[in-house]
Amino acid sequence: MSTRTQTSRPQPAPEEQRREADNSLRTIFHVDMDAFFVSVEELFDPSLKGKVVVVGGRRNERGVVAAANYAARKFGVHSAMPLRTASRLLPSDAVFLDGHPDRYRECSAQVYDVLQCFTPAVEMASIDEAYLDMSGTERLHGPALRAAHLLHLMMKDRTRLNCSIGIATSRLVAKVASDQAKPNGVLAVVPGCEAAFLAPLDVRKIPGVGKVMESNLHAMGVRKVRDLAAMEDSQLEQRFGKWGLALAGKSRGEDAGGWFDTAIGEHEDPKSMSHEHTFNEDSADVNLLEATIARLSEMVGRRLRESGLYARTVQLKLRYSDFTTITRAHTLAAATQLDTEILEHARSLFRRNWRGGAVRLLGVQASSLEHSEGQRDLLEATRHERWQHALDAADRMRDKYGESAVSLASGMKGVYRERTHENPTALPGKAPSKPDDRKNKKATEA
Ligand code: DCP
Ligand code: MG
Repeated sequence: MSTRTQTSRPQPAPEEQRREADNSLRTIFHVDMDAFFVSVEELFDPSLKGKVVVVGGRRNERGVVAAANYAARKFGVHSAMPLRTASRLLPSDAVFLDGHPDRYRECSAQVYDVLQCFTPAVEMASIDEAYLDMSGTERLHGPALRAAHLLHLMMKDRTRLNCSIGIATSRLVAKVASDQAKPNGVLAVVPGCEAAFLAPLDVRKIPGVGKVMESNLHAMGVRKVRDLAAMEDSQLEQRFGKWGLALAGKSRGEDAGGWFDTAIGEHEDPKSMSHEHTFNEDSADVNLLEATIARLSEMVGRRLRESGLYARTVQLKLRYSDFTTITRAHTLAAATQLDTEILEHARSLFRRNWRGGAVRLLGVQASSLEHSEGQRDLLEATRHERWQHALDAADRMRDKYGESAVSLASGMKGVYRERTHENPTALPGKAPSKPDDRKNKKATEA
């Protein structure tokens, strides 16, 4: 099948045409908290205010910066930068913190509660950002800018945190606008001015354009969004396939590609769920490595159960000290959401493929997700059911006493950082709301 056949859209039906026309009248807010993790840390420890602060780990640890406050950013530090690089760039009195995921989740829930006061159409896109469909709320909240002003005030009042708000007719432009409004600002893009607003910005500002895409575009002489908008859609499609087409739409300010083309709050199944761990020190200790795989398998299993999904494929990712990385996958006979089954396959992939060298990173991923489990033979089914009961009980314990209360990897030490951005879990708006709903609702991650 050619790329064109995969991505071209059929002629819209009259109803769809009307909806598309209405899109130009949509009012979308993108709300993003400022320096979220660091701001939450400051709430609990006001002495941090005015200091250079980084969350993600200690100065000389492995791992990366999760969040840097604006004072740290002045030194060129940003999230995903290795802690050791940040340490070199920052003055000696800079504060490095491990962070408190529980506090971030709690504050994120408060943020969600505030947003819900403005519209029920709220979709958390990560732990600290959300899209709101504010179309048609004028009678309730007044014009968009006034509503944004009220939201800004209420957010500060209820959470004591600053946010920035972008307003536009598409999610994409609203997201870029909130970024341009930072810190602590509101920016509205007037309908019809989307392309003009984006034109002077660097291509990197377009959500979804990462380092690799940026350098590909630079190599083609495309640096600003206006250069991108000047290209023919077909040229971009030829070069980058369906991503190219989405990019062409984005350069005009349209919601195109990936999760941008679903309505706010609309469910879309995740493609995969994964957890990874980077060791503080590279390790070739088989016990530690296998215990890590066990813990990661549990985390993946828990997420599957929370979402009411079953995985047909288990993948192991392994990165050696020299950054050589292998991924190996195994397709299961029957889809599962059990830690033990995920572990069994992840471990056997490890045993078959590890060549004995020191390991820097391990990851376990579940994919080919389905809404029901596969058929099993009778003996297998009894064993399976027993584990299902055990894990339900374990989940209840964890809900009550914390994640580490029950573990297949008992005796295992180490801190796991959640990759909030790549795989937001249990976020409101798209996520199943109550544990009881788990089985009935579709899962939520894109
Ligand atoms: N985060 C993370 N790992 C990343 C990026 C972010 O753990 N690679 C966490 C830390 C951030 C939070 O998610 O505080 C929100 O991410 P943002 O990109 O919104 O960054 P901040 O809120 O820190 O700063 P900004 O004011 O630019 O939004
Ligand atoms: Mg933020």
